[in-house]
Amino acid sequence: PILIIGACGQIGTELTIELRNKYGSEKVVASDIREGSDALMASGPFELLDATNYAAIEDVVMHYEIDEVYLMAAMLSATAEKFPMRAWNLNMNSLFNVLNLAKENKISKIFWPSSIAVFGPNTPKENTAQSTIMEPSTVYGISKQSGERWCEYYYKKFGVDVRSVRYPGLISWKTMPGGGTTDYAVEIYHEALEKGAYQSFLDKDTKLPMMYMDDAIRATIQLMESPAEDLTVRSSYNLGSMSFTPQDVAESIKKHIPDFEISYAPDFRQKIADSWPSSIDDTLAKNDWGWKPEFDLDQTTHEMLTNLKKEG
Ligand code: VAH
Repeated sequence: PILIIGACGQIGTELTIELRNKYGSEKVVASDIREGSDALMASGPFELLDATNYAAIEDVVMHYEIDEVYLMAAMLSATAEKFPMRAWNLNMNSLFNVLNLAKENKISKIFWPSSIAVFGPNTPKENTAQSTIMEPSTVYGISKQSGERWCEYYYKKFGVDVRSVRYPGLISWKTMPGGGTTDYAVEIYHEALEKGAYQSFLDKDTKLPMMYMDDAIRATIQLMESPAEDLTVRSSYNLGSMSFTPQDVAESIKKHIPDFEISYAPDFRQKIADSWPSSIDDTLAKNDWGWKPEFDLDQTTHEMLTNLKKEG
């Protein structure tokens, strides 16, 4: 069976649904620090769980005979700047808990998300390489870079089968993101439908690597199902699909809502975004486990507006 820690978050929610569809609801235990949507709670086993509490995670693992853990709980970039020590505690101790459970052979496989936030202001910004200068300037990025180092260490030293991808900004309609710098790319669709206008907290030409959630979920499961011997990266794989600016999103929305208006009022998150790459080289993910994105910006816009309209 599979345990998802942080199952009520932006990625966790969709990962839970997809894994339950794939492996059967009873085989996928969802957990989070608080209860999730009615749909999520009704669709299979759920446990309230603090990701920083080793004994609590161990209890759930033993009770359900868990063999794989997806650790999706974390404090994201914008919020982490407001609460650095709480972010470090959650992001690192949750990872140590899961890595140590695997080291003790209580679980056999781990997925842990990293992020393009591991790159910093002096990283080459276009087609950023798998291995390059990494001097992250955000609390969140520092925690993800450290986490990658620990994942690789536990793999090499203890044979822990931990797998990871550096997610770009993710766009989904089923759940709102929580405290990220790329959240503008979700908010804009909601407000385009509700108000016909959006004030972006990132400037118009802020180009960032982004991905539609369906691609991100498919990549995650594809990596977890790949033969271990095919994997040459045990820190975290670069993962790319598209790159765009807030202005690009506005143009894409205008194809559906012609009089949509965007304005720009950069806030503290501009500095975070400016420290990140503009595009990612994910050659290794393509070569090692056949990664191939499917959604471009216009397809993402179509999915977002269509589904948000239905949701009403
Ligand atoms: C954030 N959505 O904005 C996350 C992600 C690359 C961005 O890590 O913090």
